[in-house]
Amino acid sequence: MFKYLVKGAGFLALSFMASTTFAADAPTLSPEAKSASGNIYFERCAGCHGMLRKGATGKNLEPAWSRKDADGQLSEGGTLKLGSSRLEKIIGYGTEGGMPNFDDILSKDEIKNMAAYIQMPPDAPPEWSLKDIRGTWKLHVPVDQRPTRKMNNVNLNNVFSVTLRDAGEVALIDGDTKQIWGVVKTGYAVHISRLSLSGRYIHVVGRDGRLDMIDLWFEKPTVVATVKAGMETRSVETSKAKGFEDKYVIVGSYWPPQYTILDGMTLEPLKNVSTRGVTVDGDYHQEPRVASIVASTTKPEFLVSVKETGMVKMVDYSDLTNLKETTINTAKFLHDGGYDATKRYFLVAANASNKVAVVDVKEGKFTALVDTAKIPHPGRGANIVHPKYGPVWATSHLGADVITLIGTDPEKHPQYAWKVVQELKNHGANSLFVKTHPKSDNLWADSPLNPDPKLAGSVTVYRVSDLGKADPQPEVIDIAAAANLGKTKGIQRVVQGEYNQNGDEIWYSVWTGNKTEPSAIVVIDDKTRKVKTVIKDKRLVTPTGKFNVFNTQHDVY
Ligand code: DHE
Repeated sequence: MFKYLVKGAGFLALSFMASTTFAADAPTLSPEAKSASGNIYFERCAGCHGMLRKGATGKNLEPAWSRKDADGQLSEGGTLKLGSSRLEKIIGYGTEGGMPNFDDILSKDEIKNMAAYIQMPPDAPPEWSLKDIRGTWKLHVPVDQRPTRKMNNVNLNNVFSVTLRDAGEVALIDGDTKQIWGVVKTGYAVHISRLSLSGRYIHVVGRDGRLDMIDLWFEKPTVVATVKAGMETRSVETSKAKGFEDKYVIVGSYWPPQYTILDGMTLEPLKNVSTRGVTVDGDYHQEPRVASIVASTTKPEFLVSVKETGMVKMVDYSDLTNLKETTINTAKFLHDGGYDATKRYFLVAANASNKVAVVDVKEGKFTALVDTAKIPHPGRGANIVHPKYGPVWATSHLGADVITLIGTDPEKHPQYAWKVVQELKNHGANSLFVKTHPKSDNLWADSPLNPDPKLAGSVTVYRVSDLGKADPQPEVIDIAAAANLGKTKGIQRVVQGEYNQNGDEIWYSVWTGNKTEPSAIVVIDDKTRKVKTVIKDKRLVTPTGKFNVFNTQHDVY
C-alpha cells in the first residue's frame, strides 16, 4: 500500500516537503523495515497525525519543528528530541491525552521500527487528479441493467451495514433476523457507510479512497459501481435536497486534500476540488484534510469540514460548472459532527482545539464556538430533550472522561443555546461515540480506545429523564464480558452504538483489533438494557462501525 503511495508523478514535486536538516541524526531502517513501517503508519497513524506528520487530532510528528506562539514565544520540538525510548513507550502504552496503546496489535519490533520511522523525514505521497480518478471508475452494472423492483424479502430499512475493518469488507446484517444477508468486498481498512436518500444504495468508503456503491434491490447486496476517489479517504455523503435525491455523491479525502463529486447513480467522477489553502489563523497549510461531510436536507449543499484550515465549506452542488462555496471560519482541527434535532444546525468537533463549532445551515453562517473538555469526539452526536435545558446535543471525548451536553434551541431556550449546560461522567476517557434515538430514554457512551481493557470493554448509559436530578447516576455495562469471547491477545474494545430502525435495540461491536481473533456484535434491549442477542460469525472480522439503513438515510441520532 505505502509503496504504491510514494510512487507517482506528484512525488518529486512534493518531496521538498520531506526535507529537513535532521536526517543525518535520525535512526535508519532497512528498506524493508522502512516500507513495513510506512504501511503501518498509513494504516494506524496518518489519520490522527497527518501524512506529512504536521499533527491534528494527534501531535506533530515531524523530526523537528519550531513555531512562534501567539505571544511571539518560540517553541521547538520533534520526534528526534523525544528519542527512540520515549517514543516506543508512547506507541506501546498510549497516553492519557487520547493516544491509544498499540502493544496489543503491534509486535515489539514493529513498535521499535515505528519509533525510528517517525524520526525520519516524512515521505509525501503523490497527487490524485480527476483523470486518475476517472481511470479507476468501474460501472459494474449500468442503471438500465439493474432491477426495476426489489428482488428480495429483506426489510431494507432495518439492514445494518457493518464495517469489517481489517477484512476490507462490509457485512449487511438483517436487523430483524440478525442473520448476515451478505458480505461485500470493499476498500482497504473500510471506514464508513452512508445511504442514498432513496435508501436503495449504500456507499462504502475505505481508507484507500475506494468507494463501492451497493444496490440493495438485488436478491443479494450487489456492488454496481466502484471508483478510487482519493489516496486516503474518510468520508462520503449523498445529495439529500429535494430534486437532487440520489443525484450526487461526495467523497472527502485526507490525501490529496480534496473533495470529489460523483454521479449518484453511476459514480462517474464529475468534479475535483482542492482544499489546500490558508487556515483560520492566516497560515498556508499543505494538507488541509476533508473530515466529516453532511448533506443539507433543505438546500442543494454539502457541508464539508476542512480539518486543518478550521473552515466549513458549504458547497452548492446545483451547478457544478459554476460551483459556489460559502467558507465559514470556525476553529482548527475539525473532525466529526452531525445535526441538531431540527437539522438546522451542524455541530462539528474542532477536536484538538477543544471546541465544538456550530454552523447555521439555513442562513449559511457561523453561529458559535463552544469551549469543551479535551478532544470532543461525537461521531454524529446524540440529540436528547433534557428535562431542564430542553433540546441538547451530546458529545463524548477522547481526552476526558465526560459527556458534554450543549443547548441547541435558541428559540425556546435561548439562555442555554450554544452553552455547555451539563457535563456527565463517562466511565473512561478515550471515548469515540455517543448514541441515542428519538424513541429512547437512554444516552450511551463508549470508551473503546482506553488502554484499560475493563474500561475499553464497557459502556455508560444515562436515563435521559433523570438528567434534571442533582446527581444523575449512570449504569456502566460490561459489554465485552457479555460477548463471552474468552481470552484474546487484543483488547476487546466495545465501539459505536447504533440503534435499529424502531429505536428499541442498540448494537455494539466488540472489536479485538486483530483479524485473527474472534469478534462479536452485542444487541441490547434498549428498555431493559439486557443483552438480547450476541451475533458471532467467523465472517465478522474486526467489526467496528454499524450503519442502520433508515437511521443513516434520515440522519436519525
Ligand atoms: Fe473514524 C467517522 C476520521 C479512526 C470508526 N472518522 C469518522 C469521520 C472522520 C473520521 C473524519 C466523520 C465522517 C463523516 O461523518 O463524514 N477515524 C478518522 C480518523 O482520522 C481516525 C481518527 C484515524 C484513522 O487513521 O482513520 C479514525 N474511525 C477510526 C477508527 O479506528 C474507528 C474507531 C474504527 C474503524 O472502523 O476504522 C473509526 N469513524 C468510525 C465510525 C465513524 C467514523 C464508525 C462514523 C460514525 C457515525 O456514527 O457516523
